Amino acid sequence: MTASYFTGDREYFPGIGRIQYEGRGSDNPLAFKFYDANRKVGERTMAEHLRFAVCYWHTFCARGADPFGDDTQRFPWDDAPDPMRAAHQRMDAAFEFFTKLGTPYYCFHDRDMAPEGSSIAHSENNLAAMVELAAQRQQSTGMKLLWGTANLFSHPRYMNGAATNPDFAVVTHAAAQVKAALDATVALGGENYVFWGGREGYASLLNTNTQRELEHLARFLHAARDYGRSIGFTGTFLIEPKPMEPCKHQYDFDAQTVIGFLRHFDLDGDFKLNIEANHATLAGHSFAHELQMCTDAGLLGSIDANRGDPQNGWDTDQFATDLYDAVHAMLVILANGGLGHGGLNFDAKVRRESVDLEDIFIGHIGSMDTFARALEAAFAIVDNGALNAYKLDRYSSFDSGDGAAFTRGALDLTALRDLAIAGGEPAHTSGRQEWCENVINQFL
Ligand code: XUL
Ligand code: CO
Repeated sequence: MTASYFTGDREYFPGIGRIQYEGRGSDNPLAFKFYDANRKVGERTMAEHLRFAVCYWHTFCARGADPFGDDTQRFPWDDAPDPMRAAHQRMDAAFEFFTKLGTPYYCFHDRDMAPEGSSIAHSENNLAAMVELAAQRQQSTGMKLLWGTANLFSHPRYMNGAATNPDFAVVTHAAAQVKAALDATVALGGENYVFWGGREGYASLLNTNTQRELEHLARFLHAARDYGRSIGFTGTFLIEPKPMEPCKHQYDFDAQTVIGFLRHFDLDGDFKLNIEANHATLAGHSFAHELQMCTDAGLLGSIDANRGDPQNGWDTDQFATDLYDAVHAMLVILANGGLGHGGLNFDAKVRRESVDLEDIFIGHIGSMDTFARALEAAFAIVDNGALNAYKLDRYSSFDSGDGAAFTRGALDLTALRDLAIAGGEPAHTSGRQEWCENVINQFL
């Protein structure tokens, strides 16, 4: 154990050092086979392209409980006499983990980092104390904050919603929490601030005024935006869509729903989207589809790069290991010009049966290797150019002449009809999907 990896007074992952790149031939489960942080892919290093972030909640707070069974994970940082001491130990463990894994970023909810107190002021003080410690740990390790957020879904007061609660008193408590979480995010130099609306939705229309709830949500987000800007937050606010779970129906259903909401309520100048792979599939979309909708709108903010299970209809939050899916995602990310100030946050947890501390490292290593391979494959596909050239050519009838006049709005419906008569039956043109799919396989 060398001092540079070790920020606290106790080692929580003994026997594990800094994870090294050993290459594809290595059979060391605690080594990268493909992720080589400083390796250049085009103009940027892998680390610069991928901007990995570890999530605080699954990694250090989730202990494997499910609706049918208790905790299975036994974390050494939990053996504390009181909640603040436990929070302190958890933070030491977190920064030891971040540094050993070699990710540049992390993400947290207020309640992951500091326990709720007996009053709002008590909770604010708990968080402020932990933020002070986190700032020191960031300073000594070089770790950075990708985003902060407030947990507005665990406490029973939020059972009917937070910003969309029918009771104004609950909305004020949600505001208190967001204010403190914004203070924390700014104090830690966070590059983004996330809203995930787990309880912002409804179970029955019989007791719900959806119109009022959506207007309240927009009001709340405007107030949060104004406060954030007033304390010097220059980063991006992000909404993370998810169609359901825990609510039956959630307002931030998917990317296109959120994009429409942001534009309708004049929030799209400050807000972008945080796309989670498992939420995309819950909405009946592919991960790449959701990324593409954001890219098209200029609103891709950041990514929770996990995966679901194709047979399960819930949020399993598994580590991403599907190379094909990751290549599709990286193609969109490269077309977007990269992640900007966003990153790839894992938002994944080991299975409740994976109870060794090293399993947490192995899960993260697997995802990092998957995205490193996907980056190289996607970069090579773009570099090869055949797919992009074909896609461009497919729309070439709009590039000049009458097609271009149509896109400029210069042709009315009657003029279009006359062109149909003059042109006769259109050519029978293949979409060549099989060829496109084969091109991808060629680069895996
Ligand atoms: C829940 C989820 C959250 C958000 C942050 O499904 O993804 O962890 O990422 O609140
Ligand atoms: Co998420």
